[in-house]
Amino acid sequence: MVKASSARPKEGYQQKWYEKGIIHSGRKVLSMAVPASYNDITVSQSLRYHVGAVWYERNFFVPGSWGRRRRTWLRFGSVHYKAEVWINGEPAMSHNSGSLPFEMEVGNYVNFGATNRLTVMCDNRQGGYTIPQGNNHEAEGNRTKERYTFEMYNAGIYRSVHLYSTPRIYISDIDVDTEYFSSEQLGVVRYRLFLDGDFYGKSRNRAYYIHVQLQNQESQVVAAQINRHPFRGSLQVHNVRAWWPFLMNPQPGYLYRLQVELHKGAYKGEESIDDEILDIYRLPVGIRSLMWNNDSLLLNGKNLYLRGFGRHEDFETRGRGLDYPMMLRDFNLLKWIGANAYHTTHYPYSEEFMQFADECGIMIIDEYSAVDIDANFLNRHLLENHMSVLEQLIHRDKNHPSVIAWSVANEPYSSSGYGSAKYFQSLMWYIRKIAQGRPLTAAISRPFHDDKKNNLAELLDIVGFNRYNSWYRDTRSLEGITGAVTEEALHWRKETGKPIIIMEYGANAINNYRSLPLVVGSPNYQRQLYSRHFLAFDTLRQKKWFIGEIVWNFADFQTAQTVSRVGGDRNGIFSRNRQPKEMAYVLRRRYYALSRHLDKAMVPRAHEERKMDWMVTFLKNVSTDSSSSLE
Ligand code: GCB
Repeated sequence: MVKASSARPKEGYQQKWYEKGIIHSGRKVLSMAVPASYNDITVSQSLRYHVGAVWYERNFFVPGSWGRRRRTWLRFGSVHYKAEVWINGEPAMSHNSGSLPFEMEVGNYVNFGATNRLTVMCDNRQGGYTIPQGNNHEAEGNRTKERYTFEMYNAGIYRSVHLYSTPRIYISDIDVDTEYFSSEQLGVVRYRLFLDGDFYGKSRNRAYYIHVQLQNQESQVVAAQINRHPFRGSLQVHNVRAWWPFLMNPQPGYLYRLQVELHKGAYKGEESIDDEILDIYRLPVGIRSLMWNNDSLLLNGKNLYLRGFGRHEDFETRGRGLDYPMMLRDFNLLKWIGANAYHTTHYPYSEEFMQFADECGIMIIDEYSAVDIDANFLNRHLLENHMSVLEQLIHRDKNHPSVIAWSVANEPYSSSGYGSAKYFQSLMWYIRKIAQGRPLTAAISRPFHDDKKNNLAELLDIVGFNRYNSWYRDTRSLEGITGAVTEEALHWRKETGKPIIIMEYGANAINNYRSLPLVVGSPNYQRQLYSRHFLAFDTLRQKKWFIGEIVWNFADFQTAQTVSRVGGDRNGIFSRNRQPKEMAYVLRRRYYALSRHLDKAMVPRAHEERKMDWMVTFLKNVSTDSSSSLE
C-alpha cells in the first residue's frame, strides 16, 4: 500500500499509479493487512490520521479453466469510504459508501491461467452529500484537516475480497419471505428466483426449470417443488420448527436450508429432474412471522421487548476490520449477559455477523451510516445517496430472519425547517416500497421541548429516541433521570401514536475509578445512572407500547483523538478488550430477569440467580421516587 499526499490527493491518478504499479510511485510501499482498517497497523502518526487516498495493490492468479466455461467475479465486502478498482491497469469498478459490498464480473479484464494485478484506491474523504456526511477535506495551509464524525475515523479495506466464479447462466439472487402459523405448526416459505446470463430470445422461459428443496438440520427434505418461469413459488412445511429469538424459545435460531437447482431442459413434470444442473444456490432460511401495529412489534404472534446494544466493529490494531474471534466473543458475551438484540450502529455490520445473528437468534435493527444528517444539505443529492445506501442495505440483508427493522437514520436533523419535511417524506415513501416486510425506525435525538414539529418521527412505524440524561445532558443530576425518560417516551407516544423504544442511553465508566461521594465516569456512577433508567423503563413497560431498551455501548471503542475522548469512548458495558465492567453484572441480572418475567426463559444456574429474584422484586416494588438511594 502507498499513501498519497494529503495536499495532492489526485497525484495517484495524475501519475497513473494503476498503470505503472505502486512500486514506481516514488512513495514508500507499506505492507498492509486486508481485511483491516489501516490506521493502527503501522506506527506512523500521519497514516493514522491520514485524510485522502491510499492505494492498495496485489497480484492474483485466475485458473485457466474458468475462462471459457465460467464467469469470473470480483467482490469487495466493504471499502471505506470511496473505492476505485483497476485490473491490470484498466478501470473496472467504483463504489461510494463504505460498509456495503460491491462486485463486478471481471472476465474481460483478467488473464486466465496467469497472474493479474489488482489496484484499489481508497479515499476516506467525505462531504456534505455523502452518507455518512463529513467535511474532512478542508485544507488548512498545505494540510488537509479531518472533520468527520468523531467515531468514523478509520479507513481501509475492512472486509474480505473474493474472487469467485459462477456458471455462464446462473442464479443471481433469491428473495425469501416466510410465515409461521403456530396453531397448525405450519410454515410457509415463499421464494422468488432471479436468473442471469447468456439467454437468447425467449429461451429463458422455456429452456430451464428449477428444483427447490427445503432441508432441515438433519438434511432431510421437508418440502420440495419443481417450478418453471417465472421461478417463484411457495413451500409448505408441516410440523415446522420456527425461528425464535434467543431466550424466547429453548432452541433459538433454527435455520432450514433452501437449495435451488437450476436445470437445463424443458419442464415436463416431476420425471424431468435428471436434466443437466447448471447452478445450485443454497440459503439458510429461518421461518418466522413478523408483524407490527400501533402498539407492538410481534414475532410469531408474541410481543417483542428488545434488550440489547449498539456497538462498533472496533478492536485494537485491526480497527473496523473483519475479525472472526472478536465477532464470536461478542456473541458469547451477548448470550452471557442475556441480551436479545443489536442495533447496528451506525453502519451495516459484516455479512458474517448477520449470518451469526440468524444462527444465534439475535434480533437486528439494521442501520446504514446516515448519522447526524446535517440540515444544510437536505437536498436532492443527499436524498438520492441516502435512498441508494438504504436500498443496497436492504438488498444485502433482506433474507436474514434476524432483521426485524430498518433504521433509516441516526440522530438526523429532522425538526421542521430546512426542507426536512419534504426530504423525509420522499425518503420514507421510497424505502417503504422496498422494505421487504420490515417496519421502519430511526433514532431521533432532536429536542422535544421546543415547539418545532419533528418531520421524521411521525413517519416511522417504531419511534426510537437517543437521550443521554445525566451524561451529555444535566450531567450529575441523577435524580432527574427517571422522570425525564418517562416524560420523553410519553411525549413521542402522544405525538406519533406508535411503539416507542429507547435506542441509546448510557454513561462512561473507567474501571477502578472510585470515589465517595460519587464521581462522574466511575463504575458506580454508571450503575446508578442505569438503575434510574430501569425505573423509568419498568413503569413504561406496563404501557405495552414501550418495546425496548438499547444500551450505548456494548464495549468501549476508539475514536478520533479529542480532549473529551481521551482513550476513546468509554460508554462500554465491556471494556475494549471485551472484559466485563461492574455494570455488566447488573445488566445481566436485569436482562435475565426480564427474559424470565416476559418470556418465561430458563436463566443460567449462576450464583447470581438469587440476586435476579431480588432484582425482579426490586423492579416491581420500588417507587419511582428519585430520592430512593441505590448506593
Ligand atoms: C450518540 C451517537 C453515538 C455516540 C454517542 C456518544 O448520540 O449516536 O454514535 O458514540 O452518542 O457516546 O457520544
